[in-house]
Amino acid sequence: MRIDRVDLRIVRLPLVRPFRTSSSWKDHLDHILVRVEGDGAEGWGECASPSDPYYCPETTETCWHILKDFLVPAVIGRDWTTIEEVVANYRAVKGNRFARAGLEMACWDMLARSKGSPLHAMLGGTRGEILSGVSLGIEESVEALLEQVDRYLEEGYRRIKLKIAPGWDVDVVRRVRERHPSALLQVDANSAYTLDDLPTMQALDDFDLLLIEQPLAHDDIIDHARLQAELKTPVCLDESIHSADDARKAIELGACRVINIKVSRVGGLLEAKRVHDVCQARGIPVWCGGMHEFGIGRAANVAISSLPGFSLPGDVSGSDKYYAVDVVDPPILAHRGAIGMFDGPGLGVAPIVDRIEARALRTLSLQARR
Ligand code: OSB
Ligand code: MG
Repeated sequence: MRIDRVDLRIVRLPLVRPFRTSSSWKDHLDHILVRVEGDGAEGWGECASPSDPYYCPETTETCWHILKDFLVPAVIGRDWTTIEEVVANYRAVKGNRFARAGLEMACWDMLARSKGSPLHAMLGGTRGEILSGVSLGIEESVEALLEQVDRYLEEGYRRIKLKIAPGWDVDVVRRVRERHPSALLQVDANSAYTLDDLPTMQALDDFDLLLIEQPLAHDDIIDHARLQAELKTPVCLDESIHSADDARKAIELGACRVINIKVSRVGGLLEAKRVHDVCQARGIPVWCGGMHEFGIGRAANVAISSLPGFSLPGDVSGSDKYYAVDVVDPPILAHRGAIGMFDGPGLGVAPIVDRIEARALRTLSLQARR
């Protein structure tokens, strides 16, 4: 394969409901869509970086810079046959994993489309459908949150994740648990606590939660190991895990008993699969996290979730939870809390190019020198 041209576009979609976490508030998302073309084939990827550095150090603008000035120039015009080969062209780039994931996804799509093979099959997936949960943000009131919880359980979503933060934790979780005694329930702190909050974490231990996600610092695994030793609820790491090696070290230290795999946080589908493999070999269950992906990134999340170790419902919800209109056809929807694999070639969904162009805030085309 050879990539002769790359189109980058920052595309804005409004959220149907604003989303608040311990670290940020959003009512729209700006994601970079990456289109690669060459050898008569094309592929699409999505860079799902937040626009602010409150979840991780990257932003939409850092991704744009890294893609434009380093990643795209490293791959354009070069011959490759495997994903390992194409990403080896930019192995000198440190960090910047959201940026890498966007380009890598487009390469997977291009390769899978050119072989006429669905992405989930190329990744080694074994599930025909995935179980879907929802991630619910911090609301104005507990009543407003309970309304959301009721609604998504009624729609058939298989588990509920509640965002927590100091002042929005034990009492909120208690109310949800009292109302839904047998629902699969978990919480995500987005690194809002420290070891001084051990009493709060121990109070959460009483609610039969599936897991507590990233309670401590975004770059920590040491204190998480100390916390896990004090809790019966599994600690799940999100922000702290950027690679399969990070996952191995966190597991060896006892910093977590579950890992949230986000394709973008680990730099792409190849590394996501490696994290999965490390976890599977050590008996650590994984689930697919999300970054409010548009349809392209969401289709990749559906595909990676078909690997056997993804044994817990993920944050891959139907796109209607987030967006009134999406950028792909067909739209990705959950039915009774399940999403089926797309069996067309590549990501298996078609980008709606005129809608993407209409919503693009910025566009850049890069071409191979001839
Ligand atoms: O921590 O998992 C997170 C959204 C943006 C940034 C970080 C997180 C989230 C979510 C929502 O929890 C995931 C989704 O529904 O896509
Ligand atoms: Mg999280």
